[in-house]
Amino acid sequence: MAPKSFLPACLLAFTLQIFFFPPVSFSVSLLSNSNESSSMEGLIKLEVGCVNHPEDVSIVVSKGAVYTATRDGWVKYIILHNETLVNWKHVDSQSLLGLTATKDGDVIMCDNEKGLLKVSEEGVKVIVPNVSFANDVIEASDGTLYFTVSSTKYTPADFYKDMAEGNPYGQLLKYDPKSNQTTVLQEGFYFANGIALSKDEDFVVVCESWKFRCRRYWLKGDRNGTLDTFAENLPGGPDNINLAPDGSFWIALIKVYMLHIFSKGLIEHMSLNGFQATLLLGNGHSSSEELVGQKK
Ligand SMILES: *[C@@H]1O[C@H](CO)[C@@H](O)[C@H](O)[C@H]1NC(C)=O
Ligand SMILES: *[C@@H]1O[C@H](CO)[C@@H](O)[C@H](O)[C@H]1NC(C)=O
Ligand SMILES: *[C@@H]1O[C@H](CO)[C@@H](O)[C@H](O)[C@H]1NC(C)=O
Ligand SMILES: *[C@@H]1O[C@H](CO)[C@@H](O)[C@H](O)[C@H]1NC(C)=O
Ligand SMILES: *[C@@H]1O[C@H](CO)[C@@H](O)[C@H](O)[C@H]1NC(C)=O
Ligand SMILES: [Ca+2]
Ligand SMILES: [Ca+2]
Repeated sequence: MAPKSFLPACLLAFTLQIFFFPPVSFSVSLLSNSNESSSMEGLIKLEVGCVNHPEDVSIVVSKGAVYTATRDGWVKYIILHNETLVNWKHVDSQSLLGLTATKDGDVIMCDNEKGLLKVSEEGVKVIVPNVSFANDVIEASDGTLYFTVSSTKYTPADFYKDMAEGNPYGQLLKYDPKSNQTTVLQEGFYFANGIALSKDEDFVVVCESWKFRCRRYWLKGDRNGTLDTFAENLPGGPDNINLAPDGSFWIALIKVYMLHIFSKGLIEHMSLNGFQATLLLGNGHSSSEELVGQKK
């Protein structure tokens, strides 16, 4: 084999290896239990065609509204009782990812180029600058922000290289608004994605997309500062996660498909498709009986 085609051939082999033998074992029972067509029947689609790549949602109960940020830079919310879509603020960005509404009625969001932004009635402010590939953020009751960086090596456009390389470049970070200090709490995540805080704020759950699992970082008690596995062998890569009122979590799963692998060995296009949200019961035991949502 000519040296020129050796690397592409290796890449191709490696990619196929990951595709057919993913680094986790699929749970067959979870897959066969999920009946997409019937489980999707009870859903109400709120806005179809009006929102451009909404990555994440955050519900503000006091306002009866669901917030989202779109790829064209709009922070929008839907008033639930009359399903009115409001274009709230525009941010000069095409790279908005996860967000969270704060107790003060602002929205904190991850801009994967600029860092963490705060959007309020007054406008947009960068609160944690120079963070690349921040993916999701959550606010604790004392105002502390916990957020993920998916990859310290690759940019969002190259996320598939992070997947193919298979090394843990993800991080969990903390921002203390009192001291204006950002600290890395934990490194070594295989693509740190969505983040949620437990009901008692004693741990955060970090979705680790390429490992099809969620990890738990303790913030209190004798396990404070340690990491363990919260749920594993999920039937897809976990993306966003939100706390449910009963203390369990809603997790959106990604089905990863590879569409074209060129003979040159380059992965030309890898598509994330068929996003599904799955109900995950609390206390570390995963169960995905109910498919509950879908996003595009
Ligand atoms: C899935 O749901 C459809 C429609 O309700 C039903 O016809 C089909 O039998 C179900 N399949 C399984 C495997 O449960
Ligand atoms: C929807 O309700 C909000 C108040 O909750 C009101 O301000 C708004 O005008 C309503 N929109 C429509 C289209 O009725
Ligand atoms: C952030 O990045 C900008 C532009 O690259 C640079 O001018 C600035 O000094 C950086 N700020 C910090 C706090 O590192
Ligand atoms: C907070 O720290 C960042 C550097 O990390 C700096 O750019 C910013 O101006 C600081 N903000 C305040 C309010 O001190
Ligand atoms: C948990 O540990 C961190 C340092 O890792 C410390 O700052 C914090 O106060 C501890 N929290 C509790 C509730 O013990
Ligand atoms: Ca989120
Ligand atoms: Ca995400």
